[in-house]
Amino acid sequence: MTVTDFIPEGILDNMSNIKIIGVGGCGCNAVTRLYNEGIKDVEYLICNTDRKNLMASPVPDKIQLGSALTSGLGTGMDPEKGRNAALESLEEIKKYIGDNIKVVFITAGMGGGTGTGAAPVIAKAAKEAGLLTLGIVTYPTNNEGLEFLQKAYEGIEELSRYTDSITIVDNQKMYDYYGDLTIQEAYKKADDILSTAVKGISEIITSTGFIGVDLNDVKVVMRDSGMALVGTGRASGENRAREAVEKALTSPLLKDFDLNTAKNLLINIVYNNNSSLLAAEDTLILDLIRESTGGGVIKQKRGLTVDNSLEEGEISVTILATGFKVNNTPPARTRSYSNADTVELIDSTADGSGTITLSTGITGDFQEGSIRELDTRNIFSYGPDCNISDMENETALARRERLRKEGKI
Ligand SMILES: Nc1nc2c(ncn2[C@@H]2O[C@H](COP(=O)(O)OP(=O)(O)OP(=O)(O)O)[C@@H](O)[C@H]2O)c(=O)[nH]1
Ligand SMILES: [Mg+2]
Repeated sequence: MTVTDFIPEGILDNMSNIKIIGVGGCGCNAVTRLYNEGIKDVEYLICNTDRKNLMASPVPDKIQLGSALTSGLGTGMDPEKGRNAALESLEEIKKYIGDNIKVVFITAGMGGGTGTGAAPVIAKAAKEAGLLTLGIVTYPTNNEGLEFLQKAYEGIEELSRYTDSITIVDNQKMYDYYGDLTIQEAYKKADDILSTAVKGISEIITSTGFIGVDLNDVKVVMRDSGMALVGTGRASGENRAREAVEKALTSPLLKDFDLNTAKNLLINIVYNNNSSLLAAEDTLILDLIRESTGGGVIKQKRGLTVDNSLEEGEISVTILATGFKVNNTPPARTRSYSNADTVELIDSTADGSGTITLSTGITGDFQEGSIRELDTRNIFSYGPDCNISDMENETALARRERLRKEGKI
């Protein structure tokens, strides 16, 4: 009898099937943090043009992108250079995503040069190798400037062509939400979301449960699924089922989105074997999630997993929702522009030549307008009556409360 005889079927298949790749400064930081936290059974790779940044990380697998092109420096915020740097290093990248790897996470900060330009090249290589390719990216804060936002937008558009799903972490939301924190602390919150998202998804894949959710389920839910959102909540005590669901639904990635439009849900419930989940709790969790998603979900699967690293009495609920239309899921925001901010944005979705000019010829001190970002049909469409995304009109929890008050649930 060998050691592997003790390992339940399926676990070996899952080992190190997942690679988490950080691209550019932000991506490398995020992956370094995940590496230091040590998620089980995943492999890490960092890629950057910036040699100093690479060398500072303890992650052993690193690729210096485009050493001939950038000589170990950054790209100076030039995505085209980032792209060419990745192309220069493509063969090396391919070596790292070969063999046993089945799922690749690509994480990067959008808006700079390396992450924005190189991440889509790496994603393309992964997708062409047949891997489930998941992007998790940050979106810049307003004060990084419109040009930066535009580059980030284009990077996300490009990346979405080569990924099965993209999760967007909006740094601005962290700024707004944690306004009292220092910049570093607010960034750290965004990083926490990045790592929660990666952890949530990869643990669903690697954990084998009593009722398991496995790689195939994740593939079904995430393959070509547009935008993915994930939230995790932990709780213990008498009301742990309700509290864990509510924490998951109000976790930063999920809280602003109306889950009503999600098509697919994966739910993973984890508990400690010494304080097993009650059937009534299982039912309550699924009922609460159903109330919050409004019945539009087509595919849903729930896994039950034992993990004795949870405290006794504690449970954790992870909700992974996909199938939002990217059109409907911008991290939209309203911003004000003064006349000084006249900016030309190329509407690349029209015929490649449309130009939207903000604030041209407008006299007066200030013009208010809202911009719908990441709308694939209407990039940066602009107008005072332009609606913010429908998604943000009512959050899942708010809708549940409303329906409850109206006696509908
Ligand atoms: N949340 C978070 N965002 C970050 C972090 N580092 C950078 N960013 C954001 O990520 C975006 C891209 O920045 P970088 O990752 O530094 O850029 P890069 O990809 O290295 O590109 P170049 O240096 O221009 O070649 C910017 O919007 C930053 O604000 C980080 O550690 N955490
Ligand atoms: Mg950099």
